Amino acid sequence: MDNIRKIYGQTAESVRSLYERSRAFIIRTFSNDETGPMKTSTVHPQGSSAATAAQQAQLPVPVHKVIMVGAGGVGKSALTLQFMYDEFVEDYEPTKADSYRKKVILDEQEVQIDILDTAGQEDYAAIRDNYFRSGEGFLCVFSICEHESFSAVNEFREQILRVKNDDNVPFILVGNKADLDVGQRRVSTEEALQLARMWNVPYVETSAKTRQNVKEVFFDLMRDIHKLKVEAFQSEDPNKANTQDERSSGCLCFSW
Ligand SMILES: Nc1nc2c(ncn2[C@@H]2O[C@H](COP(=O)(O)OP(=O)(O)O)[C@@H](O)[C@H]2O)c(=O)[nH]1
Ligand SMILES: [Mg+2]
Repeated sequence: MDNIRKIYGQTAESVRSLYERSRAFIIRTFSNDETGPMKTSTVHPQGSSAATAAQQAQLPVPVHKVIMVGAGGVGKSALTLQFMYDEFVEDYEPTKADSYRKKVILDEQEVQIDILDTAGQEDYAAIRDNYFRSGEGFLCVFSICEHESFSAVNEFREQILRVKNDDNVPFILVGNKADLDVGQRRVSTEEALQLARMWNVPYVETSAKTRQNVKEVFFDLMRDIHKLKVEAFQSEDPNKANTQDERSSGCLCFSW
């Protein structure tokens, strides 16, 4: 009986300690270091369980930083604005880079997405490298109607890999303007898929106009970013992931 009590005590202690370390990790890693929101909107349903739990615990909401890259005119701003505000903006100022912030529910957890919509300033290497360094995931956009914009993605990919120094950086190749498929397509799905396979990244066709796959690309990318953070958390200290249960659930650190 004494032995059982002892084992129970040790298990409870290790769960408590794991919880404390997880909580400290969340605060360290996901606390928002940006100065003030550019634009903010919250879309989680009021009173949803994830939001309420996070608010009660008063923990910072995890932030996922996404960068839109691609040639001018491919629809980076249109995709961003469609995701942010559910509207198709046809004439967004082409030289304007802007950042956006929004709270969303990702797999039952409240998270914040920060989106940097780049606009050519990346021609200046120092600015571009700073942008890319700060990004945790990239939507690399071309227009299926313009082959030149497809060729341009190679250089964006190279620059990102050089700055991030990591082949596994969350990255989705996005063929936008899919609504113009009939008649105006200049890049075949197969050609884009081939490149995506070579890079080992997903390829998704979108339309900022009809909303096709717009939410999906942002959420898929956030999922990849989240997964990478969980893996980084677990590899930080092997004891954190020393049972199959912890590894497979991957959720201990986020169970507030
Ligand atoms: N038909 C169609 N037009 C789009 C789509 N996305 C963007 N556009 C148009 O393409 C032009 C350039 O879009 P914009 O978002 O400013 O491109 P950016 O320079 O990459 O930010 C604008 O006239 C948009 O209305 C789309 O999915 N379908
Ligand atoms: Mg733009």
